Amino acid sequence: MGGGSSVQLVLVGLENTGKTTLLYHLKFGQYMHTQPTVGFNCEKVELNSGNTKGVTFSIWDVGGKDKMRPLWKSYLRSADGVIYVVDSADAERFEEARIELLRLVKGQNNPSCLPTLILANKQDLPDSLAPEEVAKVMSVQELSSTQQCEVLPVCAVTGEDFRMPWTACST
Ligand SMILES: Nc1nc2c(ncn2[C@@H]2O[C@H](COP(=O)(O)OP(=O)(O)OP(=O)(O)O)[C@@H](O)[C@H]2O)c(=O)[nH]1
Ligand SMILES: [Mg+2]
Repeated sequence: MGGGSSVQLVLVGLENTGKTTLLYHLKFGQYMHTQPTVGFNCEKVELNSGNTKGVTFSIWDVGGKDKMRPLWKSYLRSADGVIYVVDSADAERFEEARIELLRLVKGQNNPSCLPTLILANKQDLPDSLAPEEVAKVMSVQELSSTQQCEVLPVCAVTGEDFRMPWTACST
């Protein structure tokens, strides 16, 4: 990745998984209170570290409520990659999260098989699954046959591990 380049990322996942918290932490460098997203948020973020120096990330954060999910696909058209956020402590919704992920990235509107980064968020919570376990419950092995797919741990509230995703996205 060179200086001055621009990358478009779509940030999706079930509601309440921490997408907007993550976006705001990236943009403003601190925790900010959020409301459930109706529609989408978009921020341009520059991270001047490692191989992302000089790269502008346009991040489209789309609401995760069930009525919003059919719209996720329309954001893929101009995207360079997908970031799919999972609440690592919400075991009851892993199956729902897995189905929505497969529907999105294996669907007809994703012919280019965009690189997909799964963020195992809320790692600060005591019941959270480790990223390797999140990879299993999200059937990452199945996805990996058709596209670049990786799972990384994050905590959107503290900002821990934030640098890692951008390294993964930029390969
Ligand atoms: N403990 C903990 N809470 C988090 C973390 N990330 C987000 N949250 C909380 O989770 C709740 C939902 O966060 P949002 O960022 O609004 O979730 P969202 O995915 O944007 O939700 P929608 O806009 O409805 O799709 C908020 O109360 C956040 O403070 C995290 O890493 N750890
Ligand atoms: Mg939101």
